[in-house]
Amino acid sequence: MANDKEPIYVTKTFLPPRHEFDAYVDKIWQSHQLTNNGTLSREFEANTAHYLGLQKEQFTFVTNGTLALQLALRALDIHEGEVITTPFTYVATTSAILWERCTPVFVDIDPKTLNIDPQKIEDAITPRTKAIMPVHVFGNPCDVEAIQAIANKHKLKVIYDAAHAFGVTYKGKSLLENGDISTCSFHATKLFHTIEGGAVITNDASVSKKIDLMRRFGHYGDTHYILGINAKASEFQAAMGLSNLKYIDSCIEQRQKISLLYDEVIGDRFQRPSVRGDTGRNYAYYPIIFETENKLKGVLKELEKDGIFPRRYFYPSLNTLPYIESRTSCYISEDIAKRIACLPIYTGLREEVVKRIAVVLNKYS
Ligand code: T4K
Repeated sequence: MANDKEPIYVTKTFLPPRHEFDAYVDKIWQSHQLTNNGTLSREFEANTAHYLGLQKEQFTFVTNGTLALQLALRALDIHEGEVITTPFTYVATTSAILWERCTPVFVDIDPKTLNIDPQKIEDAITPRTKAIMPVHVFGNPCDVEAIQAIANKHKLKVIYDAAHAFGVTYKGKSLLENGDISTCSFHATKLFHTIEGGAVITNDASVSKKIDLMRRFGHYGDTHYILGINAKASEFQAAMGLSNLKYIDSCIEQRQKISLLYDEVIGDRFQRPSVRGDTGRNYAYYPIIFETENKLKGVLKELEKDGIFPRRYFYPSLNTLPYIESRTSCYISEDIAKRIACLPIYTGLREEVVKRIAVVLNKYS
């Protein structure tokens, strides 16, 4: 790698103009309130819910996307039994289920969308099944209608891990309105971030109240109601979120441009996940599927020499994790996880870099 070149990673965190963040930090200096649901956190919740087309009460800001998943399970009283989920996602989806002492039951993915295949869900349901936890992987909506129909038939809860789906709309509404609960991640590597952070979204006012209590140790003042934990976000996280929210539309626009440029320079030489119709996309990731794992490794090696580092999102398929007790095969996920990578996509990525990447890729198509 040439020393004068800045490395290009799969993403580069967007940072707002420094003075805009500083203006919020000044408010923290004035109030001395650093955490515990301060003014900035409440403003962040109201503004972000509004941006997403949700009611303020539907949206609860928490420390990170992992705790959001754990709180979701807890709030729906799922503390044992089986949770049907996808093996093709970041490890946090599975680890949250295991951490809450439930058993993840992996159902294979649809090879076209890379999301859990609803047609295979019913076969995995047993008397111990409590919930379905699908992921809108790479921000691509799951088959929410089919999943809800199965959940209704078998009286199961649905928790969507929507860590990648901030700003995505489906049929003109926020995708986050689906299921009993949806959770988001606002980690620094995400399209929209609060440094670390996450959110729990629900249409059920009683669940929303429970999440609010749970994230603050289960008490208001001196009155203790339920078992809780510390999942509160800080005022600094809220300050970053408030600053970034003003730029989210332009971030999505810029990513869309990069995505279209990749489409143009790579053409249809690589398989790409197909996106459901009626989706307002957020362009959070640009995944491509190689013909073989060897071709993928060849490309990664060659790009690395040029200081470019795509990521093997998501590898390995989570049903193969060493700490999973019951081994189930998910052939499609295991196969795709070996052959997929996400290309760099972020605000400020130069056109020239996209073209350099395409030159290497096209040698391996
Ligand atoms: N569910 C799903 C489906 C998820 O994808 C995630 C998280 C979660 C749940 C859990 O949400 P959180 O609890 O994290 O809120 C990253 C993130 O750490 C993780 O949040 C994310 N998914 C996952 C997909 O990606 P790594 O191991 O790839 O991160 P890292 O540090 O290698 O970063 C990747 C690149 O990003 C770096 O090469 C450079 C760039 N970067 C990274 C950081 C940390 C920046 O530009 N600035 C930064 O501050 O996991």
